[in-house]
Amino acid sequence: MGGRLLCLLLMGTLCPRAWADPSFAIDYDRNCFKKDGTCFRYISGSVHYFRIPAAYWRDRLLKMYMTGLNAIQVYVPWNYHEPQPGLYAFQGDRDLERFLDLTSELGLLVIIRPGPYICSEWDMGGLPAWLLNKKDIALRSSDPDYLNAVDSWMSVLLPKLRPRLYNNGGNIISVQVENEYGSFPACDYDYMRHLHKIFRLYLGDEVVLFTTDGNTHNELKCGTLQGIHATVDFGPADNATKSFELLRRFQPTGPLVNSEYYTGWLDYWGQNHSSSSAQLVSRGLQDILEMGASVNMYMFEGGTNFGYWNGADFKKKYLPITTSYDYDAPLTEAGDPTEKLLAIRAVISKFLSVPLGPFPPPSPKYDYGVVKLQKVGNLADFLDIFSPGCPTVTQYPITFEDAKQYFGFMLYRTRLPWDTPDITSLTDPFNGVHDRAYVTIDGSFAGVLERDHIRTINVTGSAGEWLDVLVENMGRINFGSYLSDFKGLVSNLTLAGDLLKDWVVYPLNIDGPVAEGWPHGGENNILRGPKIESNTGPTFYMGTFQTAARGDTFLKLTNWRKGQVWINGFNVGRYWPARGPQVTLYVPGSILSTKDYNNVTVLELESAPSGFRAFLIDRPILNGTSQAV
Ligand code: NDJ
Repeated sequence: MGGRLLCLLLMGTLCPRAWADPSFAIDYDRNCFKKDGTCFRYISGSVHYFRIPAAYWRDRLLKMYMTGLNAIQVYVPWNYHEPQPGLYAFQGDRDLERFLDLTSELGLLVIIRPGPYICSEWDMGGLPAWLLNKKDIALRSSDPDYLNAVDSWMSVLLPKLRPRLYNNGGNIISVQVENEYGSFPACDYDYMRHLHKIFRLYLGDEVVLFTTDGNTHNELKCGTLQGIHATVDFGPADNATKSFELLRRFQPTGPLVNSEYYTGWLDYWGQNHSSSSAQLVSRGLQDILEMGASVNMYMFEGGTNFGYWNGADFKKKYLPITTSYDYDAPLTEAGDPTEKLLAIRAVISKFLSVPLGPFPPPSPKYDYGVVKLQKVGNLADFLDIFSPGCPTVTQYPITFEDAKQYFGFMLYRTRLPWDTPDITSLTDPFNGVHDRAYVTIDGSFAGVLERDHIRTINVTGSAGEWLDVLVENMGRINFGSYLSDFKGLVSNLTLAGDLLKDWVVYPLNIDGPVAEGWPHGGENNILRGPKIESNTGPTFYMGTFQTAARGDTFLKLTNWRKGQVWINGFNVGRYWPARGPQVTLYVPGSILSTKDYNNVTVLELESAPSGFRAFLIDRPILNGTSQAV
């Protein structure tokens, strides 16, 4: 008979009240966590609700439970929940509380990471781009403007977590403060102290707060703070003993924790697909568990950067992250178990009792065949739909942030100032195309400019012709010094060395009309004034398919170049098979219909192949050839 039940039977007369109250704390004498009075360690996995359709949250969590994990670790991306200052989004796929309810129903503990910065290959590391409305804001520092915004977000988020803390009867056992702050050059202890104070204010003095940092002296020096439990991040290729020894210099007692044990790694467009062996990952896990440490596997299920949510790194040049965040994790992007999962489960079973019963099998995947697309028209022919307000007339280009449009695409339009019958250079002298620009002259596609790669193209035309520069934001930098990553034309372009001036700038809301059904159905379903018959330059295509079964599938746009795809109005993400390594896009079955036609909308930015065909196949291709420019 459990102690609690015995206490109830004895009407509480003989039992100290502490017995009945759940408690989670750190035992500095026994170097472990103390859960309800006994030594405890967690074996956890990272999962991001914001990278998985809500319809599949339970499925993924159940599979994590069935692997034998006793906890999950999850970030909360601020920019996903506060898209405009003071405007909050917590519904549908953003329903954090529903996700947390599911973890609790499945008997999983939660390690939560509210940031405010999360890194995570997520746009701007989770910081809202509207923070850049103050151009010189010092992010992740004690800049009062930054702190004010952080404080007001935390005053909304943290009260939602408080009743869910373990000590308050919930399943959240610990809360991270910031994220790998020691990797950020500012090293501003006042900022960390401020966050510490705010977290204590809203969450109380009892909750276990922690920091986590890379396994180097300098990272731990700037990332740890007196009064907050320090943990470390390292992968299978690192020496666990050495990493924990280093951690001990900053955290002399208490439980050892690896907060990010890497099961795989991320992918960049134009580089090889990352993978790591099941054997290496499971062996490294065993080493950590044999040392008595707690561990979180990053990622356990990676998921997808739907829409425009991917981030980017900066290593000498700008490196955007792919749409897939499969991460070569134990559960695939589509939530299926892998050989790596089974190897990990076998290791866990040596230390904890793993739930009995067969592991849930992979979900069925469908080959729906060919989707025949038709041309809808050039993007520039639909400005009345995507940009119904007044465009901004400006001498020099403004940024996305100036226009308060933070994601997607904006169109910059000017007139050719003189005749250029001979080939003339259109140049980005200051590397200010953030991040990729599709240039047309009077509707004819003239080429692409790309940040850090393609700084000049040759054009011809006559004075007065429209020069259109459609700029794509390919994702804000999420790691390192360059987090203030403004988008659009952030500096001037030149034509034969002269600054181009007198722009008309159109912010574009493509997602709104597409979510409402455009261009399918109704009178919009017509080819609008195709002045140019070629299939080059930013152009929309549409098609439909039917299915009797509803399940996951993978969209393959063979010989298409680069663009964005929506299915039934849901932004499935960016495709770029011409660059690789990702060739197919994950299409979750949850967005498909078995009753109606399924609408496919493609915005191809460069050129479509003849035949305009797309394919829905039954397996992902994430390791196609990568084509660096
Ligand atoms: O905490 C970071 C996590 O959110 C640590 N990582 C992870 C990589 O998946 C993820 O961003 C690092 N990212 S160190 C930076 C990579 C830059 C080369």
